[in-house]
Amino acid sequence: MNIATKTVNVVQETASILEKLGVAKSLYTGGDMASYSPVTGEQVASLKTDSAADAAAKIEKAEAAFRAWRLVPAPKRGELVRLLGEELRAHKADLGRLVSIEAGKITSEGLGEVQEMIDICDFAVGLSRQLYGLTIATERPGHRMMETWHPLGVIGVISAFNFPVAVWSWNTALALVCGNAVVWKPSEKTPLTALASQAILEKALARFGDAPEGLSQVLIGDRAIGEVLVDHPKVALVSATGSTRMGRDVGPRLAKRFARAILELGGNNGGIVCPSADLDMALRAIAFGAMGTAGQRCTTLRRLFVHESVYDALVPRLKKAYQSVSVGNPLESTALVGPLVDKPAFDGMQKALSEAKAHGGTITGGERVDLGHANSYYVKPALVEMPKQAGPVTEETFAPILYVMKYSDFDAAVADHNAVGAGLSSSIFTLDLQEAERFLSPDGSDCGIANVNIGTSGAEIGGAFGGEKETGGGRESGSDAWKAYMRRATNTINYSKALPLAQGVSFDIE
Ligand code: UN1
Repeated sequence: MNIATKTVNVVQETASILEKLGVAKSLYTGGDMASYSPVTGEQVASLKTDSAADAAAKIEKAEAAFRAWRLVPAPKRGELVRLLGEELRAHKADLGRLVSIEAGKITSEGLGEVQEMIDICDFAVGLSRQLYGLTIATERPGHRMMETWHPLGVIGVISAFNFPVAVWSWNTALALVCGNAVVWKPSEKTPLTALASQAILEKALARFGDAPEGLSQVLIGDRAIGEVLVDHPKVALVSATGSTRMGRDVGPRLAKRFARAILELGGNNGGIVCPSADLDMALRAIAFGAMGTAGQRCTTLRRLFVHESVYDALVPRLKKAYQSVSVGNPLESTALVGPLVDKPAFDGMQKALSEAKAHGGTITGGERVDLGHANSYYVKPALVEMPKQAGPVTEETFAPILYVMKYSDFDAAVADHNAVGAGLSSSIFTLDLQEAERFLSPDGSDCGIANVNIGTSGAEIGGAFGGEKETGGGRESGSDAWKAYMRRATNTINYSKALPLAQGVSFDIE
């Protein structure tokens, strides 16, 4: 079922949300960078961009703010993030709607993204009283050894279009309680939600009162502005989300100046459906994981290995779900699948499908859905039955394509699962304890996220988020990811009257 209606004026609604959230009109009208809504393909704003000199000035200002902010007690810094959580609650509907307009997400996913921001704020507020260091037993009498965690500096955030605001909040909520300043370069495809998030943070800052000016700033522009952030000596850590190709550029640049990196790069996430799987549950998890967000999550399910004994019970049902899923305008319908972000995304999808066909794939879906807008790209999600893992299956294509393969041997399925460059998220569907535990064991899934009877996408903020291999190795969000945003000092204190040296070394001078 394709759902087409046309009543919402996207251009007007964008302007009215931005105005309501307090974004200055001069930032998004009459500028030199056009921004579009994938929902209708219309231009919705013209943003004023930052020059390289503007970007450097903002970084300098952020560094000055950091010097003051690092001296504010962490629980007090947490109060700012608590207020940010309150403001996000108050503006959830508007920001969620803007996410739908700018990234094309369906309503529940747009709102869900803002909920993720609220959740990380709550997490960070608690964290602001728990930035613990260890006390460590020393080998020397009359000594004490401990660890202290200090604020790090300016944190650069580079985010992608698909989670245009949540990823910023994972970084910013943590960075702020850890005593840092933040400079954010959002995707050129989603600058408006960045301006809106910044305006919401400014409301929290105004209520907080005496935070230093320039604590959080946004850079609007293209790749060249991102490069200023990556190369600037006053940026201590860059947390970058995007393609593996982007990471291959950013990673070495940061390494060259010994800056820290959190890289959240591509995913080519796989799932294994075992003979004992609850197929009803697996069906729903696979459908959301593979078709949700129109296949445009880093955690989207892209490869599925189905045991031969359940293949015929599952795959025809899956195909039916693919044929009947509703594709439509997320602003005006209850469709489950919204648009692709732009034409290159559509072209990339069609290219992958034709390569899959050349490798023996049988395709269900994948065709363009016409909703009457020449410049918007809606597609039917595609399920491709493949004879084996080959060709485009080993690469991430940022579109709703699920490659389905049959397996007979568990070990071979796990080996195939791991035989791709990316290592972000993974799932197994089984009621067999041995299979589940083996998937989670050292020779099981090689990903940063490994799930049992849950799909690959939709992770909660409480866990550390990130992946291995070509996904970049970074961790954001929950657990102890905060440690990447602070510097650790090991302190040894001598309260004795002697000076015993470690390792029994003697060095007696006259
Ligand atoms: C991303 O796609 O960049 O686990 C992040 C998920 C979301 C985050 C995805 N919580 O799907």
